[in-house]
Amino acid sequence: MPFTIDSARSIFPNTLTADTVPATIARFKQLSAEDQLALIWFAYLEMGKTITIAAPGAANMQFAEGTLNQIKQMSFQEQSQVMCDLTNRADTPICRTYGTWSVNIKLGFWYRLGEWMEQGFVAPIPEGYQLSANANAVLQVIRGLDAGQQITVLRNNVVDMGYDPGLAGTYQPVTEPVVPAKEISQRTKVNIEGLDNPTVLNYMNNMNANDFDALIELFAPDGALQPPFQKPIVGKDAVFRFFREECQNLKLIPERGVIEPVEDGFTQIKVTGKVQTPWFGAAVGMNMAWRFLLNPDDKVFFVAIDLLASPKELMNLAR
Ligand code: 45D
Repeated sequence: MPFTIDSARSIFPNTLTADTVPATIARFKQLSAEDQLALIWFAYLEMGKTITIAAPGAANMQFAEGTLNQIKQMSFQEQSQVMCDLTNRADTPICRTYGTWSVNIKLGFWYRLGEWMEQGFVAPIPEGYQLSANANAVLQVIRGLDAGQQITVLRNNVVDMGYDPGLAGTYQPVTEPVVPAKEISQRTKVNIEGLDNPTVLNYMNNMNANDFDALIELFAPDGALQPPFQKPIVGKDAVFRFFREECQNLKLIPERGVIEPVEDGFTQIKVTGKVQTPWFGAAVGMNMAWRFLLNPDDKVFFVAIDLLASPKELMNLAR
């Protein structure tokens, strides 16, 4: 075996990723729960001035509805406690429920809480709340990030809240329904400057069409996919589950690419371009890279998806 998943992770080592994102999150986690909540609130308000977030669809909200209504009925003090518990990843019934939800349900839950905080149904951040010096420093860092990095910080914070379901034993994950793949007539085709590899083109086009059945067939049985700042998800079954749970309605806009043969019939390909999430649509184009390693059958043995450090990195196709 010339390549392992582990060795594949370091193809195109010159790729500069947005490491400020995990670094900022690590600093954020050191703060008190009150500071974390207030900080996210301030960051969210500031971002809302320039970019609008899309309201989650009813299909995605239904799973959080029960918990949300339960919270709505509480006193302000109890509501604040719930939000602190979620931040502290405490072992409470609500934190356990939250832990079973998919990313989009978690985001939808906070979206609604944020609305209710604004409308006065849920305890607001106290007027005149003073962030600690450390929290202020973290907010300052977040202000300096590009929009794609900012929404990634928010998203990853929300993902990390609640009780870790792994600690609760076996559990039933709760995810939104899978949308049908787009009709053939509705599909678009990407164009990648400098690259015409069919596996990569089909990867982009099938993802954009929500055609996860066709998409997964592009992978080797032992293939792996590494999302930004995460460990690889290994094997077709796990990758397929990930597609259905977290990849609906994404828009991949690859711009340019480079391809070269490596050892034993493998091929490495780097593509750079933009990605849009349904939460923000065209308002936020995240600067991304895909680093593919195809096996001798042209199946995806490994692909890493990276959030780039800066727009300048879009031009970096160096090996
Ligand atoms: O705590 O090729 C309040 C893969 C205050 C697949 C709040 C991919 C209190 C393969 C404001 C109420 C998926 C890897 C909180 C490609 C408080 C592939 C609320 C990449 C929390 C390309 C805050 C996809 C709220 C990518 C409501 C890169 C925050 C997708 C909401 C990236 C934040 C998607 C939202 C991202 C953030 C989405 C909605 C980064 C959404 C971010």
